[in-house]
Amino acid sequence: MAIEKTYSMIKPDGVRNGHIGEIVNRFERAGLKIERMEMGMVTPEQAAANYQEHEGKPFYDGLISYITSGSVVKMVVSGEGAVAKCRSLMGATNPLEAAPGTIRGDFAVDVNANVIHGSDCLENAEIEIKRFFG
Ligand code: IDP
Ligand code: MG
Repeated sequence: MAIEKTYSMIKPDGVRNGHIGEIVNRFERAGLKIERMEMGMVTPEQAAANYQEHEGKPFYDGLISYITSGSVVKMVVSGEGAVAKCRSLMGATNPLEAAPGTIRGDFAVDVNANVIHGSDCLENAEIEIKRFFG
């Protein structure tokens, strides 16, 4: 596998509940490197672009207001197969299905607020890194 860069973001509930250190630690322990890291807000425009595929779904409005509700930690994460590795450390989208030992399995309470985002493929990783870091 090749060295990849992915975009990951600790969502507002992850920041509020104090999981930043633990999440960064898990990435680094797994051999991933934090290339860039910045705390800040997601703008409504960035939120709409990032969740375009979910527009029209019943949870869409709640998702946009949640992701813009507080500070997030934006990260560029690199390493061997970083896209898939980051997704496997995150765990399943729905915390009820996320395995213990994954970030969502251990810290997420519900599917609306599931602690962390990670790009789902290399193409989207590139788009999302540009979206959030310019
Ligand atoms: P992912 O974050 O694991 O890639 P996606 O299907 O891309 O999952 O969904 C993006 C985000 O939208 C999820 O992380 C979650 O916050 C929210 N979401 C997805 N499905 C639901 C749902 O059925 N109810 C509420 N929120 C959802
Ligand atoms: Mg997704």
